[in-house]
Amino acid sequence: MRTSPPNPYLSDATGAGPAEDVGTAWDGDNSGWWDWYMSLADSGPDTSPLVEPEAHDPGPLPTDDEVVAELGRAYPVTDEMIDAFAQDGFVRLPGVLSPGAAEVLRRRLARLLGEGGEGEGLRSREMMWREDPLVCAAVLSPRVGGICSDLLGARDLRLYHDSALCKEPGTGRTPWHYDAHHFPLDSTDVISTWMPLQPVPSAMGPLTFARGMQAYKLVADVAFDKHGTSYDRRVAETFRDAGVEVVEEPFAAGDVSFHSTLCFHTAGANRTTRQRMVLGSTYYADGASIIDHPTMVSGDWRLFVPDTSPGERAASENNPVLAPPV
Ligand SMILES: O=C(O)CCC(=O)C(=O)O
Ligand SMILES: [Fe+2]
Repeated sequence: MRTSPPNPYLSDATGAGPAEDVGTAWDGDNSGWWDWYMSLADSGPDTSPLVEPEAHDPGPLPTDDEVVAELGRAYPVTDEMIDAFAQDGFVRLPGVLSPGAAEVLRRRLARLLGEGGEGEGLRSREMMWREDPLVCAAVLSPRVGGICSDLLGARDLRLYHDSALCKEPGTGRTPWHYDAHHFPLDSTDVISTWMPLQPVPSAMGPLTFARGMQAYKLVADVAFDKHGTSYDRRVAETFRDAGVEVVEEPFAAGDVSFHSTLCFHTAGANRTTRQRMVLGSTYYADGASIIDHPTMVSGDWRLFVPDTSPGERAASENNPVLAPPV
């Protein structure tokens, strides 16, 4: 197993960089958390008309059982993919899902999120795997879990949480961040999947990465700003000044990206007329504990790791170990 650096927040309750007090726990729900968090993005008002995305035909839709079978099969992870993840901090892999399976999951997430969405915003919902067998099969999928295991070089992975990330038409950017700032885990053997459930052209706001597993060090001193957009802006400026490559590429149907908890990322605005529906999930190598001082940036983490106090091992009933692919 590869050894990774400790979570830089292990002994630091102040959040990203010095100065800003985020040391209190978040006392709202996760949807309120996202509203607050998205308000920290440095995107000016965009009044250009929303564009119709290109028509997409996912073909005949598989049954739920066929989707589950597909998600049970191993994905051939190559050494090149493992090396790319280790060096870049992320990798986007084609054909993790069939377009039909993506569409079936998109419809299921839309149903779970409920109607609405006339407004703007990033609508999220977590813990869907506990209520829906299909989402459960996707989130605890041997196929996705096998990829994550190979990329992290860790055998037993536990689920931290699942998350529907539905960016409504007209919603602005997601601020620059790395997930180590969000997850209250004392480990950097933590990986997140970003599984779009329809193609994501540039205009829809694909997940966008700062290339380089070490890029986070360049912005370690940028003070987090819980009230405004200065953190997002200064991270972008620092990467620009340092010549860090920002990888913003469209996702085809079935592409899934995998990013390390140390990988800095953002996402563009959704300037299309269609919801950007994504199933995100986060996994960590078994053995990690909750940090001593989780902050408000960790949102409602007690929902994801119940009955566990700061300092204790994160191994609750909501954090099952993934089964290997057959
Ligand atoms: O979907 C987004 O806009 C952001 C997602 C994200 O930050 C993540 O998956 O870690
Ligand atoms: Fe993230």
